[in-house]
Amino acid sequence: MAKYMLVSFKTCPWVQRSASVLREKKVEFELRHIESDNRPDWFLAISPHRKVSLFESNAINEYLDDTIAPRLHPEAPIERAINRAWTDYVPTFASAVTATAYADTEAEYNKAAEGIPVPFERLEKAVEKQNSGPFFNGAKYSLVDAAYAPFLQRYVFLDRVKRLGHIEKFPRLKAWCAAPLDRDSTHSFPPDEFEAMYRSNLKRRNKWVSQFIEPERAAAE
Ligand SMILES: N[C@@H](CCC(=O)N[C@@H](CS)C(=O)NCC(=O)O)C(=O)O
Repeated sequence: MAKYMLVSFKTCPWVQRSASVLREKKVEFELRHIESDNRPDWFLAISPHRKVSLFESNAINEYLDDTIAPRLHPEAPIERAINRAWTDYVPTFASAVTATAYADTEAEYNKAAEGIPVPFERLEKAVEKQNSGPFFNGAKYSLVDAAYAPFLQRYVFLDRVKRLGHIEKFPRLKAWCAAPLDRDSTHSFPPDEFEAMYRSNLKRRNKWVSQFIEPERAAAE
């Protein structure tokens, strides 16, 4: 039995970032999937094996980086602090990017879409200040890459459902987006299969944008 187990819904972006870190560290782990509307008792009991159970993907990633080599955080304390500050920005970034997926009306969708350039601009400037790519800190992959990759991926998915057309205006962000998405550690499923799963969920949620998902591209789960 693997020492580490991540419990997640199949398309959860938060657990995806911890799975990426475990793969970067080449640690064996079990990724156990549960259904959001049918949560097993052992999960509700939180710690069925009476082992340490951690929640919050950021806390999990910090713990993994503290305990398993190679270190993904930068060595210099100031760089580490800057990285943590940008990881703290992930929830703001994430909700701006995914708000279009939760909009009930066209007006709400448009408002959400108009909000996306704000965090994109912030990240564009941050990436410019940090490095010359391909990753957030430059040549070395870090926890910041792991933290943002699932949400950059969600943007790409949503842009393919209905064209948003924002990332092209932020060349450094666009280049950064490509790097972790090209990396095996980012993916818990084959990328095409995963995108079909995401689209299928989005279709099922029946939000305003769901109408733009053609039935033939929705995966059977
Ligand atoms: N801040 C949390 C966010 C986790 C989160 O929101 N996960 C979603 C699934 S992707 C969830 O559990 N939502 C609440 C629920 O469905 O009960 C983390 O980083 O782990």
